[in-house]
This record gives sequence, structure tokens and C-alpha cells, in this order.
Amino acid sequence: MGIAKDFIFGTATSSFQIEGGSKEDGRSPSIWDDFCQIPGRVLNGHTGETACDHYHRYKEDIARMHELGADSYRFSISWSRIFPQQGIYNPKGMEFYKGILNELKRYHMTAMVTLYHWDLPSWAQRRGGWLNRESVNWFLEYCKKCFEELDNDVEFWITHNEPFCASFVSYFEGRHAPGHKHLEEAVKAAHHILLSHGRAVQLYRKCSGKKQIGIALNMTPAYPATDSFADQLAANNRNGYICRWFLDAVFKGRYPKDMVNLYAGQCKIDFSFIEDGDLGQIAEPCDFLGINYYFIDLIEYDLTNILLSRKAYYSTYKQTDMGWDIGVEEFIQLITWIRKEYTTLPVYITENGSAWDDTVDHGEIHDIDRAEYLIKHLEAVEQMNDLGLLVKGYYYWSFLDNFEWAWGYSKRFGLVYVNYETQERKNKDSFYTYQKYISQAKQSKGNFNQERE
Ligand code: GBH
Repeated sequence: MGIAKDFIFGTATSSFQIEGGSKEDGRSPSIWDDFCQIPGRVLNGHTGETACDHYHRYKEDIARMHELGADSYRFSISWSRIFPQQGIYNPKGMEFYKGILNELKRYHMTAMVTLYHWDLPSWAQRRGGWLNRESVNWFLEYCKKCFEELDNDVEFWITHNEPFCASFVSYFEGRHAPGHKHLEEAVKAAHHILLSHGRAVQLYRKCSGKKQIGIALNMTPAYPATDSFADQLAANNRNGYICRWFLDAVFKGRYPKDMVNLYAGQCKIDFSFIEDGDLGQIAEPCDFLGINYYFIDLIEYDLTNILLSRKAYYSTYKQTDMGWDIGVEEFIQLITWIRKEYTTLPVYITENGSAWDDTVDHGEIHDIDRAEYLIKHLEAVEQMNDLGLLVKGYYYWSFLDNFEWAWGYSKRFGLVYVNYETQERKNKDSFYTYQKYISQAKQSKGNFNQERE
């Protein structure tokens, strides 16, 4: 088997999607609390007020992760718990995360901590959010506090989760908070988010951080629906839009020329918000790269929408409950491409998972599709190791069913089922599939984690 000795198996979550306790211990609202209040933005009017009540149940949840056999837990910090108002630090908010880290320590699990998973404090949005260049400084103040208070017990820091979503999905496609629809805003928000990433890495070095720091990028590789030149062009644009824009910035300190031309020409963007030296700072070297991978897009040329084009309606791929085309071979191709084109840094799969319409059958959840998805992607990771691609960890998204953004609680990604009426948890079959896989991987490596047990 191709899994390395020190390979890390984990699961991932994010603050807004699971915590609840939205008004507790001094937390102030985030843009997602506000977005949930706008009719029509989140399916069924669902909110994050209670979510999975992880705020009160984290001990029970972490015990269950231990039962799974996970080496590591990836979670995110809610910025507005730490700084409920600009410049006002809330130690009580920090206590919650110290509690989580303590609990992980008890079970000898490591922590991968995301600093920003889309829940910008509302106070920052009132001042322009990521469109205001000052947002970089607000973010750094928050990061500094987290580094100072938590670095001892954190193994991996992630500055941003999926800057593409926090910018393009939020400011151009309009499906995520704050729900705007201006391309120029999206490009600008992305720039400030990326700048805050690079500057946070610099800050971490300056604070003599002892662990590792990186970023998590979402990659949905686009493939042309046919061999036609038009479809190939459309797929290339789509890859530029989701993948290359961010990879080029972080690893090459530049934005891809074809996309700059496309944005500038098609959409009349002027790039005056990019200041001298910004791109150099964005490309500040990290310690690892996080990749969130779920699916592929088959793309068809669309004359009315040259930038985005559209998903081909005739896919022969198996699709998840999100309508996402499952691509396992393509997962390997993606990591091969990133390794060749961009970086020699270790890669961690910081998210991978699937939603299905789980039904409870005599108290059990027989989620064979999820188990199959999981195993196939784990096997792909083994192959990546055989190919020498230096993939050092895998975090399944998600540990628990949770708030799936614009879809509310209607989409379930968890290894663990959550009954939102009672907050009862129940391990799905896929939980045991993963548990077994982890334990076998460890055995075949001769108790490689002995010192931790
Ligand atoms: C990840 O995003 C996120 O990090 C995580 O929080 C999320 O729960 C998980 O995936 C599952 O989605 O409104 O139908 O157009 C993955 C990339 C970007 C995919 C936003 C879904 C919007 C879907 N996601 N996109 S839709």
C-alpha cells in the first residue's frame, strides 16, 4: 500500500457550520448570521444559531473522532468570537478553542486550525469587508492573537479556506455572503484576501511560530465536454477562474495573463487596487499546500457567458446529491499537475467528501455511496504516494452533517449523522469504513503511531 509511515488521517469542519452558540460568551454576528436573515438566501431559512451545537458538545464530538481513529482534527476559528468588535479582544471566545485543543491533546490528536472559513465579523463588513484594503490589517491583528495564544497546541495553521469562495462565489456569483454580483469586487476581494494570507505568513515567521502554516485552495478541475476548440477554450477559462488565479498568485507571485486580459477586456476591470510589492507578499513561501477536492466540471462553451461557460448537461459521471460529477482519476491528475506546475511543498488533502440523501433505516444509516466515494479517493491518495507526489495527509469533509451554506441543513456530508431536533449523533456506515481503513493502514505500517498511543 502506498501510504507513508507518518501519513495523517483526519476529518474537517468549520466554525459557522457546526458550532451554534452564536450569541454565547460575547460572540458578535458574522456576515453569515446576517445572510441567513435575508429571505431567499439560505434554503428553508436555516440559520447557524444552533447548528450542531458543537459549542456545547465538542467533548463528546472529539471523543467520537478518537473512536474513529483520527490522528488530527481540522477546524476553524470564528473571528467574531475573538474580536467581537474592531480592536476589542474577547478572551472568553479564545477559551472555547483552548478547550478544543486541550481535548485533542488528551487523545493525542493534532490540530489543523483554519483562521478564516468565510465568517467575517459583521463589524468588518460594515467597514467594507474584503473590499477595504484595511481588512488586511484587521485580519493580521486577529491572527497575531491566535498565534500568541494557541501556537503551542496547534500543528498546522491555515490562513484561508478557499479564497475563491470568499471572493468569487461571494462577490460575483452572489450565492454566498455578502451576496454581491460584481466581478470587479470579486477580483478586489480576492486580492485583499490573498494579500492577508501572505502577510499572515510573514507575521507568523516574525512571531517565531514553531509549527507549519499554509493555505487551503479549492480545486474543481474543468474538462472540455467535447474536443471542440470552443469547449477547450471554455474549460481553460474555467480553470483560470477557479484554480490558476489562486495557484499562480500564491506560487508564482502573479495573476495569469490570459485571465487578466479576459477580466480587463470583457468586464472592464482596472487593477489599480494592486499595489507595488503586493504580489511578492502574496507569494511568501508557506510550509505546505492544502487542497480541497470534491468533483470535476465538464464544461461547454457558452457564447452568452464566455467567462463562466456552463456545465454540460449530459454527464456520464456518477453524481453526488449536490449534482457533482465524481472524478477519481482526475483527482490524481490534479495533484500531478500541481506538483509539476507549481510547488514541491508537501500537499495535504484538507477536504474531500460527498453529500447523499441519507435515510435512517431502523436507526442505522447505510450510506454505501459515501463509503464508496471515501474508499476510492483514499485509494487515489495511495496511488499519489506511489507516484511520489508527496501527499502527507487526508481530511474527510465532514465529520458531522452540518450547515451546508446556501443549502442550509438539507445536504449531509457527515460520517456522523445529526438529528437536528434532538442533536443526537449516530455513526453512519461510512464512519466504520473509514475507521477500518485507518486501523488497517496503521497496522500494515507496524504501529507507526506507537509513540502517540
Ligand atoms: C467546501 O467548499 C467548503 O470548504 C465547505 O465549507 C463545504 O461545506 C464543503 O466544501 C462542501 O460544499 O451554491 O450549489 O452553487 C467546496 C467548494 C464552493 C462547492 C461553493 C459548492 C457552491 C455550491 N464549494 N459551491 S452552490
